[in-house]
Amino acid sequence: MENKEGTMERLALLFFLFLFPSLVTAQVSYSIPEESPKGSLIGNIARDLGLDSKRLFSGNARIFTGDNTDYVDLKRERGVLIVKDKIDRELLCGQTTPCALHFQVILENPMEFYTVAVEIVDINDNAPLFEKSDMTFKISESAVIGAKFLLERAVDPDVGTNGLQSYFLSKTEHFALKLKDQPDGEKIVEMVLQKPLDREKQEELFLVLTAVDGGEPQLTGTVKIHVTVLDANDNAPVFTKPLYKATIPENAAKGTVVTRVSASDADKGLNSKILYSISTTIADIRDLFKMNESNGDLILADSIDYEKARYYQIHVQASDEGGLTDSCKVTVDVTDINDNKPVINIISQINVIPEDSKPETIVTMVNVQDLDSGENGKVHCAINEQIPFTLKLATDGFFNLVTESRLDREIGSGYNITVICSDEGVPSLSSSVTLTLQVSDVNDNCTCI
Ligand SMILES: *[C@@H]1O[C@H](CO)[C@@H](O)[C@H](O)[C@H]1NC(C)=O
Ligand SMILES: [Ca+2]
Ligand SMILES: [Ca+2]
Repeated sequence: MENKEGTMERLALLFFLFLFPSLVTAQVSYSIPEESPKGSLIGNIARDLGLDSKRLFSGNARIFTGDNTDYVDLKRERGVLIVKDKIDRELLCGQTTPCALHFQVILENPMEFYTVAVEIVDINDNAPLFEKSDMTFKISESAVIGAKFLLERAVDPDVGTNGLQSYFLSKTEHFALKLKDQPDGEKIVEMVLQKPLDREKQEELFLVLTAVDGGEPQLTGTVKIHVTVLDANDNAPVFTKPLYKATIPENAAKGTVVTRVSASDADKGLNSKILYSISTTIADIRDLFKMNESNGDLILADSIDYEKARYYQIHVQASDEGGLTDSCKVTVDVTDINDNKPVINIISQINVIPEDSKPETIVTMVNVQDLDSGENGKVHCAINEQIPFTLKLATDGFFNLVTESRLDREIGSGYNITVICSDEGVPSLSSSVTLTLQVSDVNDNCTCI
């Protein structure tokens, strides 16, 4: 019914306009703020059109809007236009400015026709609004200065100064806000890296982007920016010490942990996983020592011999999965164990000695060696007692077995001489040899010449 009446009125209006164009005699305009409450005065139409209340009644004055929006009411007794329904400028006009209601006031008997424009003035009833409440960025700490990160834009449905004016970023030394004006009047909002990120110093940044409008009072909208700094494997493993010193006895069993090296890595995740390895290329060392790649244990893999090598120098490497490395040195001192008996060598020997040999006649030359070191290798030799021989040290490791006095075959025709050599190790190790010596007869009782 409403629609049909509306259509009829519109047709009637067109008819009048066509027949009596001169009837459009006056135009009035008013302006009210949007959101004015119901009943708010828009304007005194009777006064402004020079009509009185009686005429409005007799002419059955009414408003013709042409569409079904019904924001304005005409009060004939007071001759005023009032707000019939609250007007939301944003709903009515969106971003279009100026925003106005256009309608006609129509009277009959005689027919009169007035055009009225009511400008709807924007009020700052909308704060800038971000669609999301937070933005997240995962930024590698290797991001270069000048790297740009696009931020979300806010929307403020108000217009003019009540609309969005600018943005501010919370205080940070790492980022600067950059606004780029677009041809459509919008702004591209970016944050630009100013200072390199360092995950080891700061893993996360919490920033706030604030959008402001220019209304009175000013309204703001905010969005949280959460920056996670990603590891760039910029930290190599670092050994806790550049040099590790270890000491092991030469009789240490295979599998003995010589020492444990340790490196740390300030990175996170895979980039902090450290693998240890021996980087020395000397094959010998690679056979003797193994590295537990996961815990840094340097393990003895074969038997060692102080007498062969007393000292090892092993280069160890720690590498993370990102390929960064550090190296350290392990020195291994092998300590001697008294594991070698003195070895007695007969260098020269006579088996028969004439009984008239002078004292101090050398019977046997003996060399003694002990492969151990220190006390373990210090050797003393002795011979069995009550025989007319003595053992004299000639030079280091060399002994001469000499006669002590003239021999007398009649006292002893032969001797078994046992040479015992003992080292000073604890416990002591010793060796012995037994020499057999015949005393030959010399005709010392003979009177003949
Ligand atoms: C290395 O050490 C880890 C942890 O102690 C252990 O589980 C693993 O068996 C060791 N690997 C070797 C080869 O000894
Ligand atoms: Ca606003
Ligand atoms: Ca508004």
